[in-house]
Amino acid sequence: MVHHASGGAALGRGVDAATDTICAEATPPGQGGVAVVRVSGPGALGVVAQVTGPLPPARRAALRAFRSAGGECIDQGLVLVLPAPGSYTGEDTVELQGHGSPAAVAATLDALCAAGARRAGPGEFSERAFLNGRIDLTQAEAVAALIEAETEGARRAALRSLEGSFGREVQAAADRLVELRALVEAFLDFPEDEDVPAAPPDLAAEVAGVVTTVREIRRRAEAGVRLGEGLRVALLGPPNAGKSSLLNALTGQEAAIVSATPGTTRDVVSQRAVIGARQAELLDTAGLRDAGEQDEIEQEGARRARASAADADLLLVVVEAGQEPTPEQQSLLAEQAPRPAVLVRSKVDAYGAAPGWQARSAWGGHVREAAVSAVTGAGMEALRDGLDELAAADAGEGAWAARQRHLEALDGALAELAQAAQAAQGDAHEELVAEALRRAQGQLGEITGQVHHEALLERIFSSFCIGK
Ligand SMILES: Nc1nc2c(ncn2[C@@H]2O[C@H](COP(=O)(O)OP(=O)(O)OP(=O)(O)O)[C@@H](O)[C@H]2O)c(=O)[nH]1
Ligand SMILES: [Mg+2]
Repeated sequence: MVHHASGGAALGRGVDAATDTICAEATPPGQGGVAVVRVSGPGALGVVAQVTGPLPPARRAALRAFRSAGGECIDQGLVLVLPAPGSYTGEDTVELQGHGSPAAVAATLDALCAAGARRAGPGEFSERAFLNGRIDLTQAEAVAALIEAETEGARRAALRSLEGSFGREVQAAADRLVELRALVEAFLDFPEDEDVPAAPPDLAAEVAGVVTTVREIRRRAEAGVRLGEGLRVALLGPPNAGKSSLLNALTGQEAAIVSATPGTTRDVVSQRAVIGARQAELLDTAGLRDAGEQDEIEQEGARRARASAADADLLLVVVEAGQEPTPEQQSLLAEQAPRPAVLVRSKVDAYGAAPGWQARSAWGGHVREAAVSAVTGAGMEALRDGLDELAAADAGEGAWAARQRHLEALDGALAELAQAAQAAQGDAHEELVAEALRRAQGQLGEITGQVHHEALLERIFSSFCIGK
């Protein structure tokens, strides 16, 4: 079943939003200074009053004892009433700030349930905020993204989506499609009507305009998805070039084994780090050399190394300072375009070479060069700064916190728009154009939640924390 958000009433999980009051701990489980228990629903005020006695005026905190159904004092803390519609959920909400004690929280939740509330499922407060029209789906998902944000970049993207610009731009594109459909349909229904233009508007051009808009939305959403997933940085190069030493120096951890024996690293060693306000995964790989020189295990390692390079966001090709990249390394660098790559000349201490960072390289416009020593640390600071910059550029301008499902819907909309454009160009079958526009609009509507169904909401909100 498909609901339209403005219709409002139906809620997933077979629960009626109009009568039901939910409660949950909003702070993480465990011991802490304070634990916040949140109660929301039409019965919230009555339920909490049974536990705390008379409630303070709206938006004014007051100290109260919390009591069990039997009247025993279980905790004491602040009570804050946020009446509908000015709360996160849009319903009457009460927050209880008690002691951060798992036992006190459990007893408070029991008391609230005895008074008529039920325990909330994951994301249920946000789901209600969505169903009550307080936020659209992109904003609800941005709340989860903000909670998950581990870096500055992810935090900024989450806030950008939370503030609503992602949803608004998707909505504007969907609205434009509604207008176009109305024009096409008016032409179909009343071709002789005076108010209707004699010929349909230049549909192909109009559709192309929407395609441009949706592509730009997709670019920003994809940048956000990448932010959430973290940056994949792969280190490749000949055996013994110093790849593992570089991984350890960049992450400050002795994650990979370093030895003078060529062919030390075989599996891909992965280590997390923050690069340029982004969460990154650094992948140290087996050295690449002619298959003839390698044993079976090393060959498999080399295969995995090349696979890591193929889907890396950022490639570091490591060669000793005295050497030039081999033809294979040159083609690895070339294949990386337009994604950035860095040719790292290692062991400058051993070669008496100058450390440094160069924005230009003979090996391609997307290639930078660094000269470093993992042993003395020479050039490492410049390399880190250079990587920070590349990572920041890769995140794209104005990234929105977004999910894979948004990209799928945007791709779906683009596919429908391509059909609409094709139909509009040919011997204009206006019905086909209108139909494709309608489907494109449906895809965009799933992003904001203007068009939604229970399975979609279930999928989205079940990944949220309890109490959010
Ligand atoms: N002088 C000097 N030696 C280094 C430097 N970096 C690495 N080495 C040495 O070079 C040798 C190989 O280093 P690794 O980091 O294991 O090289 P690798 O590229 O991971 O080698 P494989 O895993 O075998 O492909 C070790 O003996 C390191 O101590 C450096 O910056 N300066
Ligand atoms: Mg190694």
